[in-house]
Parts: sequence; C-alpha cells; structure tokens
Amino acid sequence: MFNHIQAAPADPILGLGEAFKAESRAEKINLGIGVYKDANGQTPIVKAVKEAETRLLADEKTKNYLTIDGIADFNTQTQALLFGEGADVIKQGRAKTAQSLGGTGALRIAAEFIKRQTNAQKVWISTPTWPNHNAIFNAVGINIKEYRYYNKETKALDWDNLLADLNQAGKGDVVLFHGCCHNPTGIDPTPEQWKTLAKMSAEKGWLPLFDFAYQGFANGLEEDAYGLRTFVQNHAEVLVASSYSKNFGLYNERVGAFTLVAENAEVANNAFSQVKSIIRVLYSNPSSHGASAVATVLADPQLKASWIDELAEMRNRIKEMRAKFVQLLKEKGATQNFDFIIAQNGMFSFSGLTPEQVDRLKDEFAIYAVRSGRINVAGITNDNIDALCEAIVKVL
Ligand code: PLP
Ligand code: TYF
Repeated sequence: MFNHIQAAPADPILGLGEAFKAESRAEKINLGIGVYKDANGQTPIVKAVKEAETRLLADEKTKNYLTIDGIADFNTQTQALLFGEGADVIKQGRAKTAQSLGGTGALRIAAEFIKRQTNAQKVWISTPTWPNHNAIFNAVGINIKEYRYYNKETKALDWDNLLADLNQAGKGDVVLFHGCCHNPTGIDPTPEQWKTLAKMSAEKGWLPLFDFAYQGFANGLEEDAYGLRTFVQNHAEVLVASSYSKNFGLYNERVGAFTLVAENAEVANNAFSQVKSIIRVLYSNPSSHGASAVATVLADPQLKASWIDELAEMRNRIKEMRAKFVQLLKEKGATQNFDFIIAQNGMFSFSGLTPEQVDRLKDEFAIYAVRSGRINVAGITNDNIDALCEAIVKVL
C-alpha cells in the first residue's frame, strides 16, 4: 500500500532550519525561519510567561479536558487585544473566539469554515505571501486568486496593481490580509491605505480574513491592530486567525485563536456552533498549557506590563538592527541603496537578494536565508553583523 508513495517536497522555510542544524561551519548565520532572537542569538522564554508557568505548576488542580473552544478567559483576553478593551463589537456579542493550535491551526479552522459554511468560491492571497497560505486553502479545495503586493523596482507596496487586482474580487470572495508585518516583505499598508481597502471591501461585499501573527512587532499592540479595527468598524462579518507564537515567544506550545465577527449575537452564536463542529473532527479540543500561560499573564496587570515591555524590547532590537545593517552595508562598500529596509515592519525584510545570491551566501559563507531574498532581521546580532555585511557585499 505504501510502496508507490513519493517523497513530499520539504517546506521551503522549515526545510531551511533542518539544513542549518546540519551545517558544520562554526561561523554559520541563520536568517531563515521567522523566530525572534535576542542580542545573544537566543530565543529566550518571556519572563512573564516563565512566572505564569511557575504559578500554573503550583496551582493547577486537574488535567481534565478543556471545552472544544478552549479557555474562556483566554478567548476573552484575545478579543480585547484584537479589537481593543471594551470595543463595541465585543459588547454587542458579535465576536466569538476559539483557542487554536497556533495561527496555523486558526487559519485551517478559517479555511474549513469558509469551505463548509459560506458560498465563497475564491480566496484572494497576496503575491508574495507565506507559503502555508496557499497550501492551506488548496488543502480544503478553495480556489486561489492572487493579488499583486510588492513592487520590485520601488521595493515598496505595489499599491496601484494591488487595487487593480482586488478590483476583480467580487461579492462573497474572501480576501486575506496580513494584519501587520507582512510575511515575507515586511511592507504594510499605511493607515490611509487601510481605510481605502476597508471602504472598497465594504462596497464590494468581500469577506475579509485577517492573518494576525505579529501583533506588537511593527509599532505596538494597539497601533498594529489599526487595519483590523478599521475593517471591523466597516463590516458586519470578519474572520481573524491570530497567533501568540511570536509576541509571547510560545512557538512550541501552539497557541493562537480563531475569531469570527458576525452581524449580531444570534448569527455569531449559530456560526460559532459550526466552528465547534469543525474543531471536534479536527482535534476535539485544544491543549491547556500555553493558553493558560497567556491568560495568566494578560489577567495580571504586573505580568501584562512586563510582557508589553519585553515585546517592545524585541521590536526595538529589530529596528536597531535594521538601521545598523543598512549603515554597515554602506560602510562595507555596497553601492546599492538599502534604505528601504529601515521602513519595513516586523522580523522580515525582503532584501532584494536574488536566489543565486542567496545560494552563494549559503555555499560560500554558511549564511542561510530564504531563496526569495527574505531575511529574518532578528537573526542579526552585533556579533555576526560584520561578517554578514561583508558577505553580502561580496555576492552583490
Ligand atoms: N501567518 C504568518 C504570516 C506567519 O508568518 C506565521 C508564522 O509562523 C503564522 C501565520 C503561524 O504561526 P504559528 O502557527 O506558529 O502560530
Ligand atoms: O515564515 C516563517 O518563517 C514563520 C515560521 O511552515 C514558519 O512563519 C515557517 C514555515 C512554516 C511554519 C512556520
């Protein structure tokens, strides 16, 4: 039964992590997978999370199942982060949230919900995007349409072509947006552009789906929610797949949330009952540990403040590295202008390096990046930045 099975291609980003692990050159630098690293190149546990875990270990009374939609406090706190404390959409009971297995799990729930419970025939996805977006919608059998997002010449948002492509998106089509820190480009719409998109979406009758995996990594928790909140103000229905992998550093605990917003509380409750049916046949109910830690941090003003500080530290370190990287490339003799990297948001930068240049970085210098030219700026440290910039100038 199995002998005919062909080997599956490796995930282009996760496969890179395996190759990096196997790399024997000591000077190796990993700018591949999107994981935050501190000034020492480590991915530490967030202090508030560690404290919450200590409390959980002491206080936990049972390992009984969670409900299908997970921890109620976690879901309530998630809505406050997404929509703002006391937002109308929350007060009106229009939002329903299910704890999920990371942002990926939330996206899969969203895709299943769209496929089974709506008439949507198409989902519009930016090019480029995170490769799992296409894979997830292909897996459930929804037609994918692409909208242009990145202008290679200007190294900026391809606004005119984005509008031209999305003008083709019709009533009932799903349009997928990255809430902030677009992966892989690091380029987000401006507040004015978000307003234009929200208006266009409401007029055309799209179902907006927000993938919100990096809240707090661009400019702050509230600032980064601008796009999502602008859409929610203008729409009866919105879907959100959010993740705590990055902003809580809970990568291996698989903590995220699927949230749906409906026209009123009754519609939301009915739709959400179908979400629970979907979860029941996928994995029955989620695991407790990571989401309990998040709920504990968010419910305790001191722990929450500590987390917000540490998140700001992560964000600011990345911004510092962006500036230093651009400066040093100039000093080492790069003739190309890399200033565009400073304006990009989040961990990723679309560097403009070609696949051939990325291959040379790996082969000649043990520097690993995604072949699209995406680099994880959080992988840059004061210890590796000189070698990195020298190598890049050599392959340019
Ligand atoms: N969406 C985007 C754009 C991402 O970059 C990621 C990356 O990890 C995710 C979703 C999902 O993350 P996770 O499933 O680890 O929470
Ligand atoms: O883009 C990244 O690097 C992160 C991590 O299948 C990731 O989003 C990459 C690939 C993948 C799952 C997570």
